[in-house]
Amino acid sequence: MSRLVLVLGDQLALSLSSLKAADKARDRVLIVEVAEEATYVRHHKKKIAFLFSAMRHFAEELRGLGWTVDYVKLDDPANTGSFTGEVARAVAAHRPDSVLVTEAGEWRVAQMFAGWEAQFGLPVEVLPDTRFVCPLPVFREWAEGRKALRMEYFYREMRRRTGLLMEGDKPAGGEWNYDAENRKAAAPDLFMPRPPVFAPDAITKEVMALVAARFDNHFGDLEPFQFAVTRADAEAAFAAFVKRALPRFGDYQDAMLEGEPFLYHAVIAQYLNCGLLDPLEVCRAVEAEWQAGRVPLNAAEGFIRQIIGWREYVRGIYWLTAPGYERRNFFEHTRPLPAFYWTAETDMACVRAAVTQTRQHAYAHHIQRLMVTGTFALLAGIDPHELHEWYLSVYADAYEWVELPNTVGMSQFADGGMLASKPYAASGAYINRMSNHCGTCRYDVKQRTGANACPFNPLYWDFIARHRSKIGGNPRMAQMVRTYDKFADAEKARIATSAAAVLAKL
Ligand code: FAD
Ligand code: DLZ
Ligand code: SF4
Repeated sequence: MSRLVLVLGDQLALSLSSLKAADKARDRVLIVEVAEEATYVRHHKKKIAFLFSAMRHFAEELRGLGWTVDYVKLDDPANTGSFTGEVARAVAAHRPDSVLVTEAGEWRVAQMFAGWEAQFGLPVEVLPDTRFVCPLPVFREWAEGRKALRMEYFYREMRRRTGLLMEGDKPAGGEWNYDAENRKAAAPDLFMPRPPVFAPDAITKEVMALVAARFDNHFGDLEPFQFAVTRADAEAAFAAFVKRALPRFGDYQDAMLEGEPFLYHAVIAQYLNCGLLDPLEVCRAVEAEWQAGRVPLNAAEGFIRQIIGWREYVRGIYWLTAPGYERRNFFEHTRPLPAFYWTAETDMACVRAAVTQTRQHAYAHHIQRLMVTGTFALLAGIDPHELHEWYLSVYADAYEWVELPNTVGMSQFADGGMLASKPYAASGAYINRMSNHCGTCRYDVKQRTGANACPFNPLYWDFIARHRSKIGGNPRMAQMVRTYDKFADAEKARIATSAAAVLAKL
């Protein structure tokens, strides 16, 4: 009995359930670079290069451990360009008794798997993805019958389930969540930590040449290429974060600084999401740092919450709502995505910084995604589906299971409040408080209307006015609706005129 074990590009872990269930003496691993995956949205060049290089290194790692690995490169003349085509080719060539695979991270790919038994006339065994802390049936059970699916309550379950930062059945330090301590604005600092740089080796250079030739018309800079592409280097990147940035991770989680794309963030989501790092292992390492007294509790808790809380929660929401969530549009927004999301050509300093670093590094940190590009799109009434495709293509860590709930649910409130308790609408004052962008901006963050007013300001109040019937009943928005209602008619008219002028220029 021999099996064909398909390992996808975001399954590069030795602990993968399909590899655990397989027998290296008899079974054959298949890893494929396929045009369909690189182009179903036009991924950032650096993201494709990162993933192809990590896949090639993983194939080498498996071979070194004694596995038989068929690796199909993108430019192999026989490459059919799709998962289905490549599995069909391998089935015809090797006549396995069955196909074995770990469940896909995207509904689209899960649908492909579902058609294969009939198509190939072979059993196709799909195993759960045990790299996640919360099995999907457990999430479904948690969600069943609840009116609101709030992350905070799910997170507490995950703390109990993993025992992370627990003292018996109580949270360490007495509180579950120290977010209130995590809202400091950062100041420019000569000693700002930077993620380590990994020079491209021969494999990465070959992949970069391939990506430059095949995906030249995709968004993003290919060079400089600085990501880790092996497990050992991803672990080194995480270790550097723990040593240099973790102690202040909590404090500056929401901060933004001109010229500082990474601040005190971990810059590891691209490694976690493709399997080079294990989520539970990184959380245990962070807990150990706190236990050893090297990092404060607010930093350790903040980090662990992002991973066993948010990351697991959005995955649960994705599978609970798929398919269809990607078309939710609570506010009925239809405006096309402005060109500056690709070109960075805008006078808004905060947006320019976020898009520029996205183009350079295939990275922006959470507050830039949520409160700059996300909030602007929400206020301007951008079509959430177009925005979703933008986020999915431009970040090295983007896969639909994690990107979609963050974009459609958290940032655009397009699900009407299933995920977030209120829309992340904010005026320029928020960005001014958390960053130093406004000081260098051509717009005036203090002005509500007029040609020099920060565009976030009239758009914010116009958003409140346009959607008052949809948001007025939300207790967390009612105060803003009341404030708007108290504006004089002349001010309301100025807001409408200024907002229209901003929108006309998009
Ligand atoms: P850090 O800030 O250092 O956080 C540590 C880790 O926590 C991250 O690596 C990540 O694994 C996890 N994490 C933090 N916040 C979230 C969250 N909201 N959801 C899930 N995991 C989280 N994250 C992705 O991994 N892929 C995406 O495609 C993605 N798209 C997003 C789109 C929008 C509109 C928004 C608002 C957020 C998105 N996020 C996404 C969440 C978050 O912005 C990134 O995980 C984070 O910026 C990655 O950088 P980091 O590794 O430096 O994270
Ligand atoms: C994102 C991506 C890209 C760009 N290319 C490939 C590829 O050529 N082969 C592959 O196996 N996976 C790739 N991926 C990741 C897949 O899109 C991802 O595994 C599925 O969407 C399931 O989450
Ligand atoms: Fe952004 Fe407005 Fe500040 Fe300019 S003034 S940086 S547009 S928030």
